[in-house]
Amino acid sequence: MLKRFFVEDALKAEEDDEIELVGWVRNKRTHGGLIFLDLRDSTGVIQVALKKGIADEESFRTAEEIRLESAVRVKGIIKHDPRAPSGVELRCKSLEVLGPSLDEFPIKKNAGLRFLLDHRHLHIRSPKIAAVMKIRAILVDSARNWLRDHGFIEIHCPSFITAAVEGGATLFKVDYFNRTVYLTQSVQLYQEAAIYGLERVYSLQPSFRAELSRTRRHLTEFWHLEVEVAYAELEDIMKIIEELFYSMVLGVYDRGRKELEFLGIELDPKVAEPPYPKIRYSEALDILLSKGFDIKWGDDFGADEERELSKEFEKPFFVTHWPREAKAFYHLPDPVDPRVCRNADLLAPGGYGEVVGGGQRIHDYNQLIERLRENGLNPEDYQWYLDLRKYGSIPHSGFGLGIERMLWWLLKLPHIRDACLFPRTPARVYP
Ligand code: NSS
Repeated sequence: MLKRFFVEDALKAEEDDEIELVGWVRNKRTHGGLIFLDLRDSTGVIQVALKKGIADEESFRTAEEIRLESAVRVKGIIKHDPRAPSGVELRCKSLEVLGPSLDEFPIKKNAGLRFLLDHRHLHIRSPKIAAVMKIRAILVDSARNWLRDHGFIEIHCPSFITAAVEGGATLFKVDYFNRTVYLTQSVQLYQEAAIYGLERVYSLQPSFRAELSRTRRHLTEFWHLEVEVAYAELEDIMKIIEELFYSMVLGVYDRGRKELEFLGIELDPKVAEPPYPKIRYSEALDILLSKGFDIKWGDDFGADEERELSKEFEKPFFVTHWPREAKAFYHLPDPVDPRVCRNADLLAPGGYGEVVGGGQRIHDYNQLIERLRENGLNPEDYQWYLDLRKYGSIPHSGFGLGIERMLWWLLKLPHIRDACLFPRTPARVYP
């Protein structure tokens, strides 16, 4: 690999070191015969100063005319100068344009939200968005590390499917050679098939939901970390959720310090240290009723309910034992109280809400048929899934974690789309 010197190296260089950088011109100021360029690369921003006499004549003229976001190569000398924004300045000797900006860069200070989203392909050059994406990568990497260290096998499942996982209302239809198929809402059903060969599996891939809800927490395409474990019961899977979740927060805390600091986020990993509070749906309902919500037993919680409920907690917390009518067909009804299922959602505290959904699955053939019918679904559409209950079926549990939801909470982002490079929402599929 080409050995390159990056801005972060330049910021640590010694006085009078002679260095060469490549990057993009983020900003330009002229000041009494001096030209200052802010040079950005993937690691940071450094001030480049051009002064006649130090920079050659042609370089100075180039700097005078240069448009923002042109790609350049700069050679110069490192000077520590408290007046420079990062305390270090590169005194330019020569400046060469590698890729000019053909027009004026369209993104200006104070650009509106809509304009920025329309120009997301250019806006993602901003160091702030880059920092969020680096933390996202660390978050995912930390999850993979934990899962690998605990014996989970990564699998890859299809996204074209023929029957709903999470309810028909949010399925995206696809024309598949003149036949209607759907984009999957979750790869859970395939994972349930995979555990019979692999026992502990996980997938990280997009899920799709035609959710028209215009909330700060819904995307139509999101990255879904899903886990499925043979022989695990509800309590086991909740332990796995806690440990995995904590390891992801710790990973960001340990390896994302520079980015967290840059974003002004004070992350205390103690907020995610297990064990997490566990309340039953019925208790959560009582809290909501006491807060004046118009909600009755059996209703699923919406964004408003989750927000208010989660304000009551300082740590992530589980809401368990949801009414069977509130959740999908595959959840195992509780043998002790069959009005509820052995499932659990993990909600992030402080007004954020659901980040993980999961629980124990039905593993009995007849019970699954019954629950499919109860949900108005046709067992014939689930033949292969029913087959899994015919041959050596065992108790098993799993869950799905929304990567963007977790990042939204962790970084206190204004909107879930800020966790995505190119967000997909009902109103936005471009760029
Ligand atoms: O619907 S879930 O609660 N559960 C499932 O899909 C299970 N089939 C997962 C499993 O057990 N393997 O979704 C799981 C998580 C949820 O907690 C959110 O964090 C995220 O997926 N999620 C979303 N994120 C962003 N936008 C939307 N629309 C969305 N829907 C779910």
